[in-house]
Amino acid sequence: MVRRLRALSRTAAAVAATAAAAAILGVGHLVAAFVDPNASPFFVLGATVVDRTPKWLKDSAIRWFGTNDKLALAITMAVVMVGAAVLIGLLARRAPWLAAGVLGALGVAVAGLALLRPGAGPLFAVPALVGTAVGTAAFCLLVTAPAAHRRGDGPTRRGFLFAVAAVAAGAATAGAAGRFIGTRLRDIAADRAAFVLPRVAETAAPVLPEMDLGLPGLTRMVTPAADFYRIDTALQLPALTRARWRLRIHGMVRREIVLDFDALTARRAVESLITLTCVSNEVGGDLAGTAVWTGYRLADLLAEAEPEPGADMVLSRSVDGFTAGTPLDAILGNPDALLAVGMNGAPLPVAHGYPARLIVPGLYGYVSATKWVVDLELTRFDRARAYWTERGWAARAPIKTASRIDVPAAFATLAPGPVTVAGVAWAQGRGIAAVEVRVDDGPWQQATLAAAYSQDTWRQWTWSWDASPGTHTLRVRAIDGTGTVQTDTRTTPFPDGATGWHNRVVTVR
Ligand SMILES: Nc1nc2c(c(=O)[nH]1)N[C@H]1C(S)=C(S)[C@@H](COP(=O)(O)O)O[C@H]1N2
Ligand SMILES: [Mo]
Repeated sequence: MVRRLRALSRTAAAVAATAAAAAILGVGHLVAAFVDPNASPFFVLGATVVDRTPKWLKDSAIRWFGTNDKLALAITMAVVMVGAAVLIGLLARRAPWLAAGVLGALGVAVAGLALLRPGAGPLFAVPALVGTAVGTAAFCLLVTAPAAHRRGDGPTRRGFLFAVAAVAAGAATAGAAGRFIGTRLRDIAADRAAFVLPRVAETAAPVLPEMDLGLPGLTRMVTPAADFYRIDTALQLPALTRARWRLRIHGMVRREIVLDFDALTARRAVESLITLTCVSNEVGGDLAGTAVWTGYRLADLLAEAEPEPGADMVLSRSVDGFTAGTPLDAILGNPDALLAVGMNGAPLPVAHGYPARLIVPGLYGYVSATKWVVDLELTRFDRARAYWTERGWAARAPIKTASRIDVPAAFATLAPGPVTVAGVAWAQGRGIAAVEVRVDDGPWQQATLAAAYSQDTWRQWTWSWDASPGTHTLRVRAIDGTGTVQTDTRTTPFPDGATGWHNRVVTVR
């Protein structure tokens, strides 16, 4: 073992360590593109050096290098790092594990420095840590690989060079990818920040105090964008600028339409308050949210394209290839079906579809709410299948009646006496006519409904309970606007939405 490791050539050792250091920086840079560009190990080191450089040295650096001072800094850092890597490589000839330990410790130190950067959160350490894990592992493999320990030009030697080249190329690719992604994400943030929402011709009716009771723990009528659930298939958020956005309306239409963002925002903007719900929401779950959506009426847009008779589906497609199949009449029959560009008075957050998405009241998101939408194809349910329908989910998916207990919290311990039980219920398209609550196996009792905003939004309810000592189960059910009582049959979300009554167990003592 010892003899073999001594045979590691100086050059091989130095090259392996340099490639490993490059891997730490490259992989770290890639990870930072997702976390925060300022958390890239190379930037962290550079910024730390800049911050700690004495003023006189900084001034002379600027004098010597002028506007190339950043380049000079980068080159200096690169030279220092390669120097350190060569030393670590040489150490590896005698003590490979110690050398790997030193490399790892330096990487962890960079993670520590990242946490000291202004505005750093705990995630700032992640890029350097991931980079260090990958780089140190690559280093261990390289310096202990038998191929590294023979001299000459045999196949093993070529194998080592190949491995080093692979690590270096991987590091460079990761770094470049990180740079590309980071730039694109910054661009999209700037594009969004520069977008001033259009003036709205028809504003949404206000949410009145009698609709939003403001009880502690009770779901608010309007969900802040930051708290809004997010569901999509995007591993990486699409970065679609307004300038590159186009919407094509085609298929079974008389007039094909292609719209750019300026043409869209020249149209008449409206607002509506809509509760969006995910089909994957479990009974009592929180994959539902209500926002004020600003956008343009889909019915008007489609009418301009003149759908052919026989078309019954709008197959919408996002820039990243997700598709949803929406019944055409759900759009034509509802003035609140929107091509939305705004959420709660601000441009759509990138995660919620910037620059444009669909919102269609009454249908689960997977058949209606395409984010980053770029294409609407008029077609037929017997011809086309959308993303989740191909995977077994229902082609048609109206939102099922649901009710939820928000307070008291699950397994709360309460004092005997009056307790406010409260929550929300929704049955988009039908509205909520009543909510009933039951304690254990007692009779169903009428909850008090807050004022309704519309059929397409959730509705708050409260019920006063005179709690007696013991462990109790509270149950809730809703009755929709057609008089149909929410079913107690428990089903899973697959294939068209969960059903069943929500309950909460509490202890009174
Ligand atoms: N492009 C795209 N749009 C999408 C999805 C998706 O995976 N990709 N998921 C849909 C689903 S399943 C739901 S429930 C809603 C969720 O929207 P939100 O993330 O803004 O809450 O978006 C819909 N739109
Ligand atoms: Mo969903």
